[in-house]
Amino acid sequence: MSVFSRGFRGRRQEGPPGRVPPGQYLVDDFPVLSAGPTPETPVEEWTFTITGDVDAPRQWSWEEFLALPSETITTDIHCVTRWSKLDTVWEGVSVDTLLEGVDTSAEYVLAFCDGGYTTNLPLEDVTDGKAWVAVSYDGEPLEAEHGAPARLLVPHLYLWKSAKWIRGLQLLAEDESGFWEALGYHDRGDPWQEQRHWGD
Ligand SMILES: Nc1nc2c(c(=O)[nH]1)N[C@H]1C(S)=C(S)[C@@H](COP(=O)(O)O)O[C@H]1N2
Ligand SMILES: [Mo]
Repeated sequence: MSVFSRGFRGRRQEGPPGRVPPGQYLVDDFPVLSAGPTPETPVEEWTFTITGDVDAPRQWSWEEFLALPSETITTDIHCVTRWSKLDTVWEGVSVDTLLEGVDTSAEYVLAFCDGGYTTNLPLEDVTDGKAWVAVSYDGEPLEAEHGAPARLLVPHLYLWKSAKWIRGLQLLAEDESGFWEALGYHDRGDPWQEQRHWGD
């Protein structure tokens, strides 16, 4: 028996067939999972940077970032702590837009955040319409605990990859473990393959 509390057990909903990955249950609320305190960077000080293995680093102020073309994304999200939430609605800038014109031979990215959190991803998992930097959830600006002013959204992977309070992407030739990946979470985190921990 586990010595850890399993927390609140709500009524487990099953959801439409094919929508909920193995080992997950549905929630209607939006739980908050943060490894540390909520950073509160004023937008006047906020920037988004593409750095690392690039011809020239790119940087946007908050104002410039909001002027980029954005998209509405309706998607399911899946947390490794086993909750899934269907049809969440976000607005954000596609990572493809941020990488437009960036000349790189990198194959990995490390997302970095206010507060020091990081998460690593193959470049392939954040390009071709698979990832966004979201600034709004459910028609409202992001709430502080959900990542304001901006968070990464990579809905096809477990939600720890969707870095809150994101400040940029470092492009890397070699994969480099992020915060949870160094502590035992799976390097990639595909919920359909239940890639929760090292060795899954
Ligand atoms: N900067 C930062 N981003 C983060 C985290 C964090 O602790 N810090 N937690 C991750 C984890 S483990 C999860 S499950 C999701 C939770 O997002 P939510 O709090 O909006 O539900 O954020 C991810 N992004
Ligand atoms: Mo998580």
